[in-house]
Amino acid sequence: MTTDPAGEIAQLEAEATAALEGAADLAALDECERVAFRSKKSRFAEMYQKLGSTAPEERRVLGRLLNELRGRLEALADGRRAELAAAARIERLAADRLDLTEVLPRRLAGHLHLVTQAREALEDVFVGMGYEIAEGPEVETGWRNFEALNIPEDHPARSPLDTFYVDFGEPWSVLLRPHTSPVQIRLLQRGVLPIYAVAPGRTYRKDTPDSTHLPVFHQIEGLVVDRGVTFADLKGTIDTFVRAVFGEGTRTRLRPAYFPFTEPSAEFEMSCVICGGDGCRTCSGVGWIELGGCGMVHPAVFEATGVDPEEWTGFAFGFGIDRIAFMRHGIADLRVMIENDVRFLGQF
Ligand code: 2U9
Repeated sequence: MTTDPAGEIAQLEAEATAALEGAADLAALDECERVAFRSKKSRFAEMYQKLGSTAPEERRVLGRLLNELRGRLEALADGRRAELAAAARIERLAADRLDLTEVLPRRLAGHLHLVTQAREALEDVFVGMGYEIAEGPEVETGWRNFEALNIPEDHPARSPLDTFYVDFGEPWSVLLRPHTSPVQIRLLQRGVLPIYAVAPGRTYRKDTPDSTHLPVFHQIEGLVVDRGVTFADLKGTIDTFVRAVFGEGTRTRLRPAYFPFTEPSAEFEMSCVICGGDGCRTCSGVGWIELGGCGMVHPAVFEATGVDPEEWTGFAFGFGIDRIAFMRHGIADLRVMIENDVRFLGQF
């Protein structure tokens, strides 16, 4: 040891600290550690060796000083290693980053199908009126589609000529739903009242495609069940959503009709969007366009689903989404909706 071993230890600390703090990367840090205290030829090893020739009392003191310094340098190196590893990770992530935001020419960018656009616009209107959006399976039981809706066994809609039956379970018991009404049956069966809901979705009927029919089409049906609901509420609701969808100037009217699941029942019409009611080709000269059906929920439907018709009343309505989509854009033939010709779809 020199004449000032404590001074030599302090100098080693100053140098090693500066070297460790200044290490620019992990390899440089390893090298600093090696030179300072890890290798057999390190300054530390050198000083330990020298300790052998000092007096026992001094050796004890210097040994303690050296061990404490070693502890401090190791802690410093560990801290610096963590810092450098974090910086290296950030650098690696930045280098690996992939830019997935390639800009496609407008012509190639996709968008929602115009039926989906119409469905979402209708959903927005009903959500704005406080309704929930309800969904259910497209493969359903005959019971939820017919019996629960008070549709008699000999009704033509139940014939396999009109409805797609699925070969599952009891014969004629499972089918592709011909309307979204089974979704509302599920809501009634759940028994959480009151209900303010619309059920939009895909429906199936054995219709040959023509300008006004598709075998796979889309409906939206509404159901309101509360205490003291009246036919006037139904009329007001129809008026409100038709004006929200087609414009404030649009008028609505009801005409008597018959459905097994509602009583009384009506068809609802709106003033022609093209001529405003004067009569034109679109409305066949009458000034009104038929939109869908509606009525007060039949007590038999409440009884089938376990809702007390003495306490609760309700109204329901239904109409086709595809027709709304095509009226919004003045399209004459529903079949273009399913041909998936991008020259047609790309226009909307
Ligand atoms: C429950 C109770 C009553 C839904 C209703 C209509 C009248 C109706 C058609 C219009 C054109 C469907 O797209 S379309 O073919 N719908 O006329 N739908 S009342 O009545 C219900 C539904 C569920 C539990």
